[in-house]
Amino acid sequence: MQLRTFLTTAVAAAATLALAPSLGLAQAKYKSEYRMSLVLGTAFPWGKGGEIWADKVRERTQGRINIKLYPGTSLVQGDQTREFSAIRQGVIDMAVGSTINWSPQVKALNLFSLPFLFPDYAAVDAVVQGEVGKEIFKTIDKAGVLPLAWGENGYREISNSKHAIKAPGDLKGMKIRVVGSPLFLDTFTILGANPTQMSWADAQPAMASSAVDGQENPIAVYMAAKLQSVGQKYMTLWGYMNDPLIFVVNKEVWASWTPADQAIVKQAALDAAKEQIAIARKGLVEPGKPLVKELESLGVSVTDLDAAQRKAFADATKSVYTKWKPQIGTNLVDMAEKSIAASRK
Ligand code: X2X
Repeated sequence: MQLRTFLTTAVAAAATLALAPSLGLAQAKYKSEYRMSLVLGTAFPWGKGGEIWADKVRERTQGRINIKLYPGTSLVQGDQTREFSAIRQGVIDMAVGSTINWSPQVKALNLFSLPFLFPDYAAVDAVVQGEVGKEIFKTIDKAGVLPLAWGENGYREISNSKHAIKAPGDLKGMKIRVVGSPLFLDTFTILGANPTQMSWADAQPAMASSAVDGQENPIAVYMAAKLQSVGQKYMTLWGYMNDPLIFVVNKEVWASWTPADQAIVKQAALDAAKEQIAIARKGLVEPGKPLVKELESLGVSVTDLDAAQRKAFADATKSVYTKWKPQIGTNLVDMAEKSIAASRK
């Protein structure tokens, strides 16, 4: 090819590219609908976060990016522990997911399930919004999924149908439904309970039929799922772990968007996550914890552990913490411990 012909062709190609947006060519790669996976739907703070994100993206991209919600982890037939792989593979385009459900694929995410690591919300914020949160995002990125923002399912409290739990001995022999990671089996086994792993979809019928005696989830989840109606009469506020959520996008989908749209999706995730965290904490951060009052008004017997009672549970589960620390990454856990200590000064 002669230099001049080459240049003419190159200039023409560049011009076409520059014109592409107005011709609608750039949009050719966009799907008519993007699929967002969620475990819990819009009746829950979790699903609300997904909805807020989707709405902001649709609005700010003038409908170029149109997201449909798939609650109940329906894109992986309700199997929460397969969600992360499905995002990586593109079966799912984006998600707001729990660190617990993704921890089988990303070991570092077990950090949040270490019993009694997070004494309060300030500790949670110091970890996820600080250096540790950044480190974990790098790990998720390396594992093949693009993380954009931290949200929150909440502090997981324990409920059951038998009797009030005030001391580790009260859990003895209780059948407790647990989630995703083997760490949970260790925690509940050491407390003398009989943990059994199942999806959220299977958990509710299991409670209704008394196949299990108890479960652990944030109060907002308990209330929206109406667990009092499946016999969960006793609730203990032990705050043994905080379950963060992560707003993510499949990498190929991300690469198919223009830089301007990528920036919109990211900012929308950050804005939605902030709103989502406020929704998840509503009624728990105000004086008198109105959400706990609401729970009691449903006839639920609530036990709020004092510091000494809580310490008894922390002491009883210390060996699980020690066993899992190196599996999660000693450096990462050290970093988290330091951030938490600094947040308490
Ligand atoms: O299954 C659960 O307990 C839930 C809904 O909280 C999660 O997906 C982690």
